[in-house]
Amino acid sequence: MKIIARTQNILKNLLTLAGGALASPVWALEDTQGLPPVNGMNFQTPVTEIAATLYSLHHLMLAICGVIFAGVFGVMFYSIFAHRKSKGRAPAHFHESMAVEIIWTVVPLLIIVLMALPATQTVMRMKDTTNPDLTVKVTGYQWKWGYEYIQGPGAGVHFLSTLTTPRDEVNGRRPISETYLQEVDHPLVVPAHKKIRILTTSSDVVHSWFVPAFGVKQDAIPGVMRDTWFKADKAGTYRGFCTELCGKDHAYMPVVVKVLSEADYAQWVERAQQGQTTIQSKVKETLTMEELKARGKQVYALHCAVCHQENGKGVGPFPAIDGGPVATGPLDAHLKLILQGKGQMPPWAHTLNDLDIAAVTTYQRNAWRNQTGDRVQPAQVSALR
Ligand code: HEC
Ligand SMILES: [Cu+2]
Repeated sequence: MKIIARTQNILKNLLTLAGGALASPVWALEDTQGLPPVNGMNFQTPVTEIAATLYSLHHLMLAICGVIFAGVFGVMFYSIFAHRKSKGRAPAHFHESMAVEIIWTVVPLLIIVLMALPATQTVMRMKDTTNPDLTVKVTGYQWKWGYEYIQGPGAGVHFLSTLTTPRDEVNGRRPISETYLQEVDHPLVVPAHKKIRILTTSSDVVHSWFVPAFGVKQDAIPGVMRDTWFKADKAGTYRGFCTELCGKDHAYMPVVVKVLSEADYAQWVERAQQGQTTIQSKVKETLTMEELKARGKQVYALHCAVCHQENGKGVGPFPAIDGGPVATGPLDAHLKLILQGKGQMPPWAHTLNDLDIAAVTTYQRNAWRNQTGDRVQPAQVSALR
C-alpha cells in the first residue's frame, strides 16, 4: 500500500510539473471570450479543476509516450546503423530468452498501470455529481438547446438557447462576426465557484453538450437522463458545441455559458423570473393583430426558419408554409400540428409558451400569400393543450 501511495505522490508531482511547464505564461492563452484562439495549438485555458487535471494528464501521457517513442526508435535506428552488414557484423542467434520475455511483458504493464491510476481517479471525480449547488436540465433539440433550472437558486427558470448568427453570414452575403456560429440568444447562466450539476437528455436524436474550458462533454440521449458537473473558477463567457452529429444543422447549435459572480447571478435570476411572469400575464390578455404578427415573425425566424425557410417556401423534406394546406386550412388542425408535431416536424408544446405559439400561428396564417385574417389568442392555445 505504501508503494502505491508513493507512486501516486510521484505521479502527482510529475503532473504538476508537466501541467506547470506547459501552462506557464509563455503558453497561457489570453482571454478570448471563450472563443478558440486563432492559430491555437493547445487546449483551451482550463477554468475548472477537472479541466486543469485533464490538461495536465494529457501532457503527462504525451510526455511518457514521447520518451518511449524516442527510446524505441533510438535503439532501433542505432542498431540498424551500427550493426549493418557492410561493417561485417554477423547476426546473433538466440532463442527463447525467458529473462527478455519477462522484462518486455512486465515493464509495459507497469507503465500502463501507472498511467491508468491518475486517469481512473480523474474519471471517478468527473462522475461524482453528488451535492450540487444548482441543477440544470439540458435538453437537446434539432437544433438548439433547452435549459431548465430545476434545483437551487433560480429553480423554475427555463428557456431555449438558439443560434443568432444571421443566415446572410452563413451564406457569404455579409462578412462574418467575431462570434460567428458561436453566439446564442439566451446563454446558460450560472454562478462561479458553485457546483453545477448538468442533467442531459434529448427530445429527438443524440446530441452532446460540450464545453472544452470546463472539461465537460456529455451525450444527450432521447429517453435517457445522464449527468455531469462543473465548478467554474472564473467569471466569463465560455463556448462549446454539440458534438454528436445530429442532422442538417449540427454545426448550428453552439453551447454558450455565462459564468457570473454570485451577486450578479442573483440579479439575473430575479430578472429572468420577472420576464417569465410578464409572459404569464400576457398569456391572459387579448392581443392585437400587429402585436401577434410582430412576435410571431421573431418566433418564426428563431425556431421555424431553419426548416421552413425565412421566405416560407420550405426546402427538401420541409414543406412550404407559404400557400401550404395546413396554414391556410382549419385553424385547430394547424394549432394541433404545431403543438404535437408530425414525423420530422418537432412538437412545440413543451418548448414554446402559449403566447409564442399563438403568435407564430397568427404569423403563418397572415404572412406571404397566406391571408386568412385569423388572429390566434394564447387562450385558444392553452385550451387545445
Ligand atoms: C426540424 C425541422 C422543422 C422545424 C424546426 C419546424 N418544422 Fe414544421 N414541419 C417540418 C416537417 C418535416 C413538416 C412536414 C410534416 C409532415 O407532414 O409529415 C412540417 C410541417 C409543418 C406545417 C404543415 C405544413 C403544411 O402545410 O403541410 C406547419 C404549419 C408547420 N410545420 C409549422 C411549424 C412551426 C410553426 C415551426 C416553428 C415553431 C416549425 N414548423 C418548425 C419540419 C420542421
Ligand atoms: Cu446536436
